[in-house]
Amino acid sequence: TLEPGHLRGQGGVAEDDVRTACEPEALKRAFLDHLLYTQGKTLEIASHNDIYLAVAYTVRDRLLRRWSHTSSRHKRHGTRTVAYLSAEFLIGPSLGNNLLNLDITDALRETLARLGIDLDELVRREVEPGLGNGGLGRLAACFMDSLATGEIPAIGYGIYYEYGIFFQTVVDGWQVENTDKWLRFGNPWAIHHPEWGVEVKLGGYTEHYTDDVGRFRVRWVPEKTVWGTPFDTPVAGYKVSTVNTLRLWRAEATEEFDFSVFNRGDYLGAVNKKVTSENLTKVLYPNDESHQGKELRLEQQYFFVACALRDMLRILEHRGLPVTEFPRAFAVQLNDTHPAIGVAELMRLLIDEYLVPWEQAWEATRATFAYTNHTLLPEALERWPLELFKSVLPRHLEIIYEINRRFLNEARIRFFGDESRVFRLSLIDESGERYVRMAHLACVGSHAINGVAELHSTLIKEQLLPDFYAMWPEKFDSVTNGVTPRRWVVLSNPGLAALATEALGDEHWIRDWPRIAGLEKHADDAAFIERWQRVKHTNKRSLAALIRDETGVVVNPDSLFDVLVKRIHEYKRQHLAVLHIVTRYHRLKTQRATDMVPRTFIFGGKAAPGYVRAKLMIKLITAVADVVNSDPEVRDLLKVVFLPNFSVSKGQCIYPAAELSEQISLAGKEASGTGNMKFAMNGALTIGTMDGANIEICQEVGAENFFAFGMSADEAQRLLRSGYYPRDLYRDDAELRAAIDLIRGGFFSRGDAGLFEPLTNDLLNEDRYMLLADYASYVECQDRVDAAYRDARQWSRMAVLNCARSGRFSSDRSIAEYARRMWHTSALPDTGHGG
Ligand code: CBF
Repeated sequence: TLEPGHLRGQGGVAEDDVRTACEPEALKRAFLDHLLYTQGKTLEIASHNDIYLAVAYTVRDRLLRRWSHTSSRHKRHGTRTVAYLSAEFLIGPSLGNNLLNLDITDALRETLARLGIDLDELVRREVEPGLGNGGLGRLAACFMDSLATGEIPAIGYGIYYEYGIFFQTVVDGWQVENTDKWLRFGNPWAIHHPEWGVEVKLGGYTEHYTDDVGRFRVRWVPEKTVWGTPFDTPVAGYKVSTVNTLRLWRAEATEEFDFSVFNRGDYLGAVNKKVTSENLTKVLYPNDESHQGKELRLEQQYFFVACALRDMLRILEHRGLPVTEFPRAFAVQLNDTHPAIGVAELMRLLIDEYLVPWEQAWEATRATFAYTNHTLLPEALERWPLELFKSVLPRHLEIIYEINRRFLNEARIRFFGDESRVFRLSLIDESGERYVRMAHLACVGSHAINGVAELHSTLIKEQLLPDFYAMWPEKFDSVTNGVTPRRWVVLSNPGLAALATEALGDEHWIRDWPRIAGLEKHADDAAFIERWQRVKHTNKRSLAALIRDETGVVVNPDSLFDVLVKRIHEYKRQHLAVLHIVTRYHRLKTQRATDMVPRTFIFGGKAAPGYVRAKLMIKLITAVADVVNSDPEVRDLLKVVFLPNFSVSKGQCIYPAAELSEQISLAGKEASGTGNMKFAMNGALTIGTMDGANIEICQEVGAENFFAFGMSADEAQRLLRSGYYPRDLYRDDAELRAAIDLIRGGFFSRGDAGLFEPLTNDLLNEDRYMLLADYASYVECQDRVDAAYRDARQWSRMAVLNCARSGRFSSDRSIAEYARRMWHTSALPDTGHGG
């Protein structure tokens, strides 16, 4: 029988065990209980989603005991907690990850199989939370995994968006944005805690007054208030007892109705306020790396930061500690400038609400915050028009003025007589319309500032914030990004994981990724290489099936899988890859170059909906794909695919199947990249510029196992300074000319010569990202890739070495560096399990 209660009375599963035990019988009973008592279904009538939810609740139960145990342990020991503030957490699907970390995958798979349920199918079809655009949001998710695995007390604070990323489809070659209703069928992982709600003020004005005991005080009279309530998601570490928290805030109206309006009979007007309040956390702006000065965005940023800091104060109070202990209790990391308003908010709380003297409050604030910069692109740097800022956060502007006054006085003394430097350092940009510079606020209010790869950190010091570096060189640091091997190898690439475990003799590499170096000694072992190749081929076949299902294009799993997946952006230069493809096509057509290595070029990535050029780049990729894929002369030698809606789940299928990882940004523009690390871990070879973390990957894996091309950041800047004339390059390079002419002549756009003109004209006239300067080197490098791929054994050897030498790129290492150098916090390991 499949009746949920059938195990009761059999003596097999104690009441308490149904929530915690991990033996097959207990899991079965728990699952059936949830199916009936949570979902209200029996197995006979349960939908796929019912089954998924019942499984998810069964797994969540197993996290909860450990979770509450972790928080009481943190409370008892009072260890400094990391508060990771991020506007995005692109966590990806949870089920597989939680099963892995709890170590119950096999037990549950077996249990469900006996009920006729395929666990792997549930994992594959899980809807992933849309809570971020990409880069820094996915980094935050990897960091949460590593914090929990390293048993470092941590809370991730962010926003519980309803629409945190759009769903991309491709229609007639163009990107179309659709809503991604990820919450439509419920989110079993998050627990809502309205009882920890926080009131957040917005707008209005301030009043300055003297209180009863003669103290100078400021009162913020807001125009409106919204109510923030947290949704908590448990974040389990890999096979440890620690379960940390991801706490995401949703906005609600403080009062359901505006009764004054309601009483006048205006029902719609009365609910309007509620609707506007709730809009605050509905949507994440879809722009990656470009700042839009939108009022709602500022409100969102302040909202979640205000909620987070209030929450930390509540925890402090719960632990019985005075507010002055704040920096000893919390290390707050600002993931880019999006939460930088936290500096002014903590000051406001301390001085206005807790009446801490300014100097003491400032010392505490600086000891609390650390700031990570993720980009050098000027258009991504946040600055808010002063008037807008004042209308949303009047009290914070006053506080920022005061921080600035004191800071600039210090700077004047430090840089005696150098008023221009003081002008450049100011938190307020006064060169034209006045702005609040959020990066400056983050720098002044933090004790540590870091970039996310070595080159990026150097450029921050030399070019982005040189005046701050001159003032406080000791604050500047560098922590190269990392990614979690749990998601990006164990979950994504089970074939490789099994091979690694067998070759290394145990599973320690999963929590200690540098041990993967042990694979190196197998790189010359023919039997190992053969197995490695089989794993890769299986992964390629899975990706080929996904491509066929999603695009209808049939690709050959024996061709070289050459992959470029990331956000679409001019600086990332997807169009350079297209120029290369067109060059290959041109060679095929004109030189009958049939000895070419068969390749499948796979693209994926979203363009910001308002970024016209990026959307045109997608159209260019799909237009070239249409022509090339349908040309019988090309046969299997060239295939081009744009896989829509690149996401964490798609990434899990793509990285393990890739053989060549395209990392082709203009040197000096990509802060780090993290996809480059996922590829390398999964044994793809990189073709890349000396940009971001590519440089470190090249150093680690060895230049002989890396296809480097193009100008260095220095060379690019020098060329720009000495005068860059892309048209000369076009004139002098016949292959380049042919490729550009094919595109601009309308060959890929059914004769519509105007379609791609914005791109080709730009390349010929300005070429801000210097594609033409790197083109020849890129094409030559791609020819070297062909030559290397012809020797399958040697290629696989290089692939093994890429994986084996990727030890540095685990987020466990990044987190250990942050913990030691920025947060001054340590692990709080638990010895027992749960309660
Ligand atoms: O540091 C994480 C990533 O952040 C970005 O995506 C960003 O949002 N600024 C950068 O573009 C990446 O280089 C970086 O890896």
